[in-house]
Amino acid sequence: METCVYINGKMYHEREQAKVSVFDHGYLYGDGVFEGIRVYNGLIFKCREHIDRLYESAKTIYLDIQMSREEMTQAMIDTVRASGLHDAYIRLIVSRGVGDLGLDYRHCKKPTVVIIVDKITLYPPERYEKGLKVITTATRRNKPDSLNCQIKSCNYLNNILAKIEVIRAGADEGIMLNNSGYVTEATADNIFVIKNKTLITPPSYFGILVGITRQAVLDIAPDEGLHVETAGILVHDIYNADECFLTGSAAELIPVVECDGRAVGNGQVGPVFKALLKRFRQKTKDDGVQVFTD
Ligand code: PXG
Repeated sequence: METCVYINGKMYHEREQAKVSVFDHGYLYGDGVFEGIRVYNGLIFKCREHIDRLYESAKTIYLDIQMSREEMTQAMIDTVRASGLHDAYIRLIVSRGVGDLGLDYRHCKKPTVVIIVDKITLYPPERYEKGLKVITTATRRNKPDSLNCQIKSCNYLNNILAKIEVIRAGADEGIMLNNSGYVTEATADNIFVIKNKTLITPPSYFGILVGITRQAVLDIAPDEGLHVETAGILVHDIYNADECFLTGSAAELIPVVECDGRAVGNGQVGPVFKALLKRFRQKTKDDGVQVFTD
């Protein structure tokens, strides 16, 4: 039971030894792409979806990973196996690689592939029971025509600036709006509202990362008798929703009970959220790529 880090084919079991060059453009410029993936009970959850998104992000930024999807999947399996962890978090990072100073990516001949297998706790456990208090942030989500939010890039300053606002305000999480004032997502999670048995989340073209957990929730919602819509949401819709929650690979599903000082619904974790969480948990048990063969 330990942390394990893969760097370009080598495995490291000590955090101190897992190092990359300061001349890596991932470090110098945030030039790279990543994924955050869960392992539940020895199964890599939504493995293909994460690998596909990684390669799509890489394609858009002209990053040739120089490994096939199958090789990358195998490297992930090997790293999880070497960690011995059956419930873990995988942070998969592909950066532009080591180059010279200056933005010219042509000096970076080989991307750096890092796979960290560790544990993650995004929010304190009691927040899952009692719900989050969120604020809307002054920092707007970057415009998709400047930096497409669908690229899961190593450049998270937009989200970090919002997160700093959240922490300084003493809130749990922040809701980021786009430049038209529509709700996009939280700082590293997608958002859903529920009103009259309809589940609503913003569409991709509003400027969001198209979350894999978001899709998992959209898939299970009809089984819960919910009508599903991807549509624009304003803060008014959060304030007046019956329920609201966030989704992400690290966060999983987490309820929101207050937004900008207004109670969402009755200010308690709602029944639809609880039912969806139960279904989601069930899915994580039997849906994934198997790591351990014995
Ligand atoms: N929006 C943003 C901006 C994110 O970064 C999500 C939504 C949810 O997407 P998924 O596919 O995870 O359902 C994310 C996910 C990390 C880390 O290591 C970040 C995320 C997920 C897991 C780990 O900081 N972001």
